[in-house]
Amino acid sequence: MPLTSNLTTNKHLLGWVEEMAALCQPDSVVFCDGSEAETKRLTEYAVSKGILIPLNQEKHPGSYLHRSNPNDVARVEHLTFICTPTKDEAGPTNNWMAPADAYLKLRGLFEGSMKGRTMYVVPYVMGPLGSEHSKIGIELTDSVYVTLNMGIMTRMGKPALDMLADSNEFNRGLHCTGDVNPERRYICHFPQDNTIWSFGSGYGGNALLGKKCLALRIGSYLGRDEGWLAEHMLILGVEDPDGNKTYVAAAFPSACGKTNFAMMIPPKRFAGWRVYTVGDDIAWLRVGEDGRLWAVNPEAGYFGVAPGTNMKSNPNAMKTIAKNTIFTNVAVTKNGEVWWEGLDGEVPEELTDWKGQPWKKGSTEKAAHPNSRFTAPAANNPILSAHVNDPRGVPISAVIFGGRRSNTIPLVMQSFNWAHGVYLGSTMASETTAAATGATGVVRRDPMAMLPFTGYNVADYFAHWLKMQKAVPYPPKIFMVNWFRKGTDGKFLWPGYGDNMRVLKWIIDRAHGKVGAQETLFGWVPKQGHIDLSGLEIAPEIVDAATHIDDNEWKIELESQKTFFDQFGERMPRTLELIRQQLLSRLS
Ligand code: OXD
Ligand code: MN
Repeated sequence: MPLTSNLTTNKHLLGWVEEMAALCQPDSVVFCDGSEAETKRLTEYAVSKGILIPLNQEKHPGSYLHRSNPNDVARVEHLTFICTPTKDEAGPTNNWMAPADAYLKLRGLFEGSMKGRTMYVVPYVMGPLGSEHSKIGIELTDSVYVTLNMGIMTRMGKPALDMLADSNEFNRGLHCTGDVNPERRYICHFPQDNTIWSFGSGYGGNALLGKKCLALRIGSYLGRDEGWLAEHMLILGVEDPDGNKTYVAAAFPSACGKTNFAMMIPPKRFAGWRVYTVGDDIAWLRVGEDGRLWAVNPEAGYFGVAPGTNMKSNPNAMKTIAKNTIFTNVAVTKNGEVWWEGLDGEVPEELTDWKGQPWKKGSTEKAAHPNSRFTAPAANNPILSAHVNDPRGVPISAVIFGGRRSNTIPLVMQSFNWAHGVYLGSTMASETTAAATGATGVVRRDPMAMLPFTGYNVADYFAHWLKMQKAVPYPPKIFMVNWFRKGTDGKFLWPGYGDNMRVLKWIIDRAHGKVGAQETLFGWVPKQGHIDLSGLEIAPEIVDAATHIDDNEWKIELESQKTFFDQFGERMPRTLELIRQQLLSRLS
């Protein structure tokens, strides 16, 4: 008998679900409607199976803990593939598999993989409901944890099916947790088919297919073809005391403080200033009818890094995760409260660690995994922008690129023009973090913070960025920041967090042509006195060190950029290499 559902009559959808169910052979197929009653039912089921552990419901209403398999705690870049028809289309920075080989290999893994399990059909929308720019995805998954997370992170359920109606235009995502064996773990993208197959991991970035897989990898590919940009950027709005609002989008690599920046509280000196969050991780940027670049956050929740989140680093995040939140791989107190390294207050004497083992204060092991996470609804955010559901998004006045660099890159710098801004983004580098498996603290090039998320050849992605200049009559100004520069004592020079507002103010004033700057070889930097330091205890020499440009460091930097560019061969846009050469010759 053909598959039916009381939620949809879409033949393309039903036919595909039937085909995938025949492959995976689940015991049952459940279409998700995204209702509260469904969330309750699935949560109760997850609790009964030990997949979710109820937290202290007085302290954490509606919130649960999930412990993943200890071998499955981060994105697996070495097991993530872009399966375009040719290897060149994926480029040298992506792992590539021929589509036919990938389908064959994964078919073998998916075959019978859901026996004894339920296949959840999770319809979702990335972007505001009803917007012509939003994208619809259907994720088939055997994981109730993934289903519940998708319910927080996306506009999930019946509204997505209603929006899809009878159309065949939706992303086809197939996910199975399998036996969580890293030897049988593959995250494969087929951008030309608008398809994602993910096997063997239950971790966020590998398994919540709307996020990195659709909104960034497939999104960037669609963006190139359709003339827009899918970027690893937060979006925030700043309102000055006169009520003027300015929106900026900022790209930082994973676990470099995007969520903190997006939810920032300005320091006391900025009385009357307000910051609003539009998004904390992903921005879809399109040219508006007015010729400006407009940004939409395709997500509906935050999948943030828990360690280091506290009332100083991010009070708004602490409020956002106060209820209806799923915590993954954090530690828990005897009283059923969550705990992680860097949380406010005393370190408890005893905890249960992220693996469920007893933990004692002073232990050399971390109690929470460094990449432990919270999944929280954006609606909980006290400073959520009123425009998050606006189909047009918000107009962007400044784009900011930032990496985690102990040296070389100054606190802030403005590009001379669009092409130079693209050059700054394309040469971004950062010290690696726990968000992906592998060594942490190693400097690697991470252009536009998109290295792990570009669904096609990065050289073509640079060309697309350069081409966008012609499409945007009133482009945003482009900046580079580095909150992470260290002094000779190994300590951070800039206090960061809320004080980043001081740098942001200069950026906004520059975007509106309201403040001057000093020209250097590498870009415009603030003159002494431009960054408002009132109320901040910081010696002027320290600020000088944070903003200093060291010719020797830059020589090394420019040479290492060449190695990065060279790997793209003939495909690399000449413009960017010419800018690099020009800087080098002026430096010499
Ligand atoms: C994320 C990441 O989870 O970038 O946002 O890894
Ligand atoms: Mn991210």
